[in-house]
Amino acid sequence: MKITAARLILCSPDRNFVTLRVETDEGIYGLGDATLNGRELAVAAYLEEHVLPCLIGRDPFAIEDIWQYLYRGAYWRRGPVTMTAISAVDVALWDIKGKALGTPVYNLLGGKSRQGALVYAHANGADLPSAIESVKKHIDEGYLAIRVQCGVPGTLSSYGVPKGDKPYEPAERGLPAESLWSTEKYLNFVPHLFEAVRKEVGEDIHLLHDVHHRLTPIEAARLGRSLEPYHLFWMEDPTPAENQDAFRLIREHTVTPIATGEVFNSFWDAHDLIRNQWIDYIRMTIVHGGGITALKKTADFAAIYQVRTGFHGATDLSPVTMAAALHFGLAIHNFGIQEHMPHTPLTDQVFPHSYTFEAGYMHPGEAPGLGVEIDEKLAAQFPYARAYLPIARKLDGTVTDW
Ligand code: GCO
Ligand code: MG
Repeated sequence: MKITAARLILCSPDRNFVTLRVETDEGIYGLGDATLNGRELAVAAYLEEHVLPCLIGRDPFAIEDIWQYLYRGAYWRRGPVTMTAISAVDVALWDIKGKALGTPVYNLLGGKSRQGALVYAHANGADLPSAIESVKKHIDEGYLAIRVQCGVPGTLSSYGVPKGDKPYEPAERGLPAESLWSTEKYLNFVPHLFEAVRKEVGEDIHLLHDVHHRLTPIEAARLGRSLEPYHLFWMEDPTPAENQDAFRLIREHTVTPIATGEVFNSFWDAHDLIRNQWIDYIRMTIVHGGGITALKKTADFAAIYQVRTGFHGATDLSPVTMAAALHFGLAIHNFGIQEHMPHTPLTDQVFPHSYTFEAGYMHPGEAPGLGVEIDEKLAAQFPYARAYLPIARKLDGTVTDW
C-alpha cells in the first residue's frame, strides 16, 4: 500500500478544527486531528509546506518509521506546532492500518483491557448553588466522575465558568478576551465549594478540579491540603509545569492526587514528573503529544511508576482525537480516566463517529480503524474563523497564567 495524497480540511462547526486526510492507492484513507487551539494555522502551514510532501509514496503501515522520519528528520525537535503536526499524521496512519486490517485501533494496541473508559464531565456554575445543580444534573446523566468549577465570589470571571447559559467553551472569535484573577479569593473559596458539593452528593462520586496553572507551588500545596477532607480524584494543573521540580514541593505537603500535562508536547516534559512520582495522572494528549506512537511510549514509562493516564478531552480536541483516546484508553493497562466535554450537535454532525457514552463509561465502538468520519460538504458550510483563548490579569493588571 502507498500513500497517494494528503490534505487538510479546515472548518468551524461551532469551533475551529484542522483535520488531516491521508489517502492510499487502495482507496483506504485515514483521519488525523491537527487542531492547536488558537494557533491552528501554524500547524496547517507546517503540515502543508513541510510534512505532507514527504508522505507521498510511503508505506502507510510503516508508522514507527514515519514517526521517526518526521521527528528526527526535522532536526528541530519538539514544540506544540511540530508535535501536533506529527500527531495528525500518526493518528491517520493508525486509522488506515485498522481499516486495512478490518479491526478497531484498540486491537492494534494490545486489545481490550477493560469494558469501557471511565470519563469525567464538566460541572460549572456562576455561584455555589448553580455549581451544585450542575453536578446533580451530570449525576442524573449517568456520570460517575465530575470536574467542578465555580465562579469565585468577588471576582468578575473565573476559569471554566461560561458566560450566560452557553456551555463553557475556551476559545472566542475576535481578539483575545481578558479576564481578572485573584488567587487570594480563589484559595479562600474553593474548600467551601467542595465541602458543599460533598455534603450534597455524598462520598461515592469522583470529584475533580482544574486549577488551570494559576498557583505557585506553595499556594497549590495549601489548596491540596485544604481539599483533603473531600478526597478529590485529582487536582489538575496546580502550577505551571515548565519547571518539573515545582511539583516536588506540592507533593511533599499534600496527599490530594495531582494531574498535569495537557499543554505538554513531548515525553521529556513529563519525564521528571513521572520518574519522581510527583504526579498521579498524565494528561498529555494524543493530538498534542506526538500521536498514538509517542503516547504509547509515555504511558508505558508511566506504568512503571504507577502513574496513570487522564487525557485532556476538551472541545478543542476534535472527535478524531476523542476516538483515538478511547481506543488507547480501552487498550493500555494504566488507563486512569478520560475527560469528556461533549462536542456540540453540529460538531458531532460534521464528524460522525462510532464512540458512545453509557452509565459513566465511553466505548470507541467496533468500527475498523478509529470509527470517525468527516462530512466534508457540511464542514465546508462552516469556514475557519480566527479565535483566541483568553488572557488573564491579576487585579493590579499584571498578566498571569490563564
Ligand atoms: C481542560 C482544559 C481546557 C483548556 C483548553 C485550552 O482541562 O479541559 O484546561 O478547558 O483550557 O482545552 O485549549
Ligand atoms: Mg485543564
